Formats: sequence, structure tokens, C-alpha cells
Amino acid sequence: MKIKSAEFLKSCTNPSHFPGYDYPEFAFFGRSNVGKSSLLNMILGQKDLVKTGARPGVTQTINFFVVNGSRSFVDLPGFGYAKLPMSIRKKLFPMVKEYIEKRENLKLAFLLIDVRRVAGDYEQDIIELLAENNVPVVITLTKCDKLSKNQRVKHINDIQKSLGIDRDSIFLTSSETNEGKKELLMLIDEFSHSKKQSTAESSDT
Ligand SMILES: Nc1nc2c(ncn2[C@@H]2O[C@H](COP(=O)(O)OP(=O)(O)OP(=O)(O)O)[C@@H](O)[C@H]2O)c(=O)[nH]1
Ligand SMILES: [Mg+2]
Repeated sequence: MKIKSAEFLKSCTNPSHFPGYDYPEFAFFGRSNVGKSSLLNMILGQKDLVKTGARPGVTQTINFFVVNGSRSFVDLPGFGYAKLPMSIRKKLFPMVKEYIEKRENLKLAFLLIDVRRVAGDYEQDIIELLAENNVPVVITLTKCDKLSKNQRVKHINDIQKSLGIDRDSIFLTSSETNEGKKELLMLIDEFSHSKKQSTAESSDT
């Protein structure tokens, strides 16, 4: 997929305000400060279309972007960061949960994990919610520029173990070096035409 245009559409906190279009939608999940907004800018080839910041909790609304007039990309707020005030964390989880439950056009979720961390309860909760709603998920490791090639191997192993998944389900990225951009855009292409399994179908298998 080649990015020809990318526009910010709107910020929402309430599902009644979500856009009504049925463009294939791609959403970015992950703890605060993991690099969701930066990865979106990287994929879209923009410097600062999406607001980023060094302090956790920059994104506190669900932000919709229309790409090439035919795809929807969504920047979600992160939570699960101990430094965020409890009042904010309490508000953000139900918002993200509702988003997952309501978006019929959500084709693929990118779950971002800082390559230097391991997966914990936060990631398990998101994976569970996505599975319950039949949304496929790709594990996307961020900030890979921070580690040498050798250091990465150990970290990737640890993340794989903490999630109990195989290496093929993990993608490496860096918003600093554009690593992983081509691969993620290929995935987006592939999933743009996928049909969501109904709950009845998935319980048969
Ligand atoms: N070195 C490096 N820094 C990164 C990368 N991605 C993000 N950062 C930095 O990490 C910080 C957080 O990035 P954001 O993109 O705002 O993170 P976020 O996940 O959107 O955070 P919230 O909106 O608070 O949930 C910023 O200071 C970024 O510059 C990366 O690939 N490499
Ligand atoms: Mg953000």
C-alpha cells in the first residue's frame, strides 16, 4: 500500500461520536509511551500529524485518521502506566474496551510492546478482549533502534515466552529508522479485504 494522503478526522471519547464509515480500520494499542502515535506518523510518512510526547498519557482520546480516502487508522490512548494518575487510567480502559466491542470495521489490531520490556497483564487483557471480539492482532515491537542486533535476540525471546506465541507473529519496528514500515503496510493491504469471523463461526472451530 502506498500512502497518498492522510488526514486527521476527529477525536472521540464516546462511541456515539465514532465515524459511521465502513472503511477497513487499523488500530494501534499499547501502554502509554510505547510509541503508538510515533509509529502511526512513521507508517503514514508524516512528521507530526499525530501528536507524540516524552511524557506518558499524551493521547487521551480515540483519534481517527482517513488514509487514501479509503482506510481508517486509529490512534488509541495507552494506559497501564504506573505514572499515570489513577483517575485517568480508570477512564481509559472502558473507553478502549468499548472501542474494540463496537467497531465492526476493525480489521487488524497492532499491539505495541517496547522491545526492552516483557508483556504483562496489560497486554494479556488487550489480547483477550481482541480475541473475544474476533479481531486479529499483530505483536509489534517498538523502539528497536535502542538495542543492538545481539541484544534484540534475547529480548525477543523473552517477549515470545511471556506471550506464548511464535516468532512469526512478531514484527520489529523503529519510528526513528523506519524499520518495519514496509512489512506493516503489506499487512494492512492484506487485511484490508479480510472478512471478520462471526462469533458463531469462531466457536465452531
Ligand atoms: N528511540 C525511539 N524513540 C521512540 C520511538 N517511538 C517513540 N519514541 C519516543 O517515545 C516517546 C513516546 O512516544 P509516543 O508516540 O507519544 O507514545 P504513545 O504510545 O503514543 O504514548 P501515549 O499517547 O502517552 O499513550 C516519545 O518521546 C517518542 O519520541 C522509536 O521507535 N525509537
Ligand atoms: Mg499517543
